[in-house]
Amino acid sequence: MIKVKVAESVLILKQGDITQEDTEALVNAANERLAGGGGVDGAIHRAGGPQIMEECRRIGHCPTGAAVITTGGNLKARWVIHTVGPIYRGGSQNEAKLLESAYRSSLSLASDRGIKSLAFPSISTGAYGYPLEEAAEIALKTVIGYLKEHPEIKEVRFVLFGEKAYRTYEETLRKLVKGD
Ligand code: AR6
Repeated sequence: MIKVKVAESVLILKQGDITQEDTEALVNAANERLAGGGGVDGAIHRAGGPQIMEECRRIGHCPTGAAVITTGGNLKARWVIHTVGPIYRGGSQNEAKLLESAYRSSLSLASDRGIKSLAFPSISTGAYGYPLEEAAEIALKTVIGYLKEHPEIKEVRFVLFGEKAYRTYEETLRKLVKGD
């Protein structure tokens, strides 16, 4: 685990299963139809129970780069923020801006709802195929930039599934902090 201070807030990187986190909100890497699926989306719905899907059905849709919120069902986290990252199609289809937007939309929804702590997975880097190194840089830069402007968010955790994702985020964070 790594813990760094960013302005008034704390940024944590850890390896693990996001469904076990006790932050106020978890962020889900969903699809536009909010239909559930594999990866982290499947894990969150399994652990949280059917109430989350019921609420997703009522909301119906979330465009790529945007975010919506449901309760957390049986999870420790009270809320789930569902965001949709881009499907990676080579990098020239506005993927970087859309990935940044998925993080910013999630953070700004948290701010609006008074949520002070949240946990992110590595959005778009599984089924959606975003290269891990590039995605890690966008994820960390966006969160760090947001925390500097928004002290109301006290803690952001990245919960990385597996050693490779964890190492990549760790290295990227070290580079970014050095370059500050
Ligand atoms: N905790 C934390 N991270 C996880 C977990 C977990 N329990 N399980 C997987 N990951 P993905 P995407 C990591 O595919 O690329 C779904 O079917 C995983 O190793 O979950 O945004 C949705 O319904 C990877 O690093 O999301 C969409 O259709 C990261 O989470 C689509 O996949 C993201 O991988 C979204 O694709």
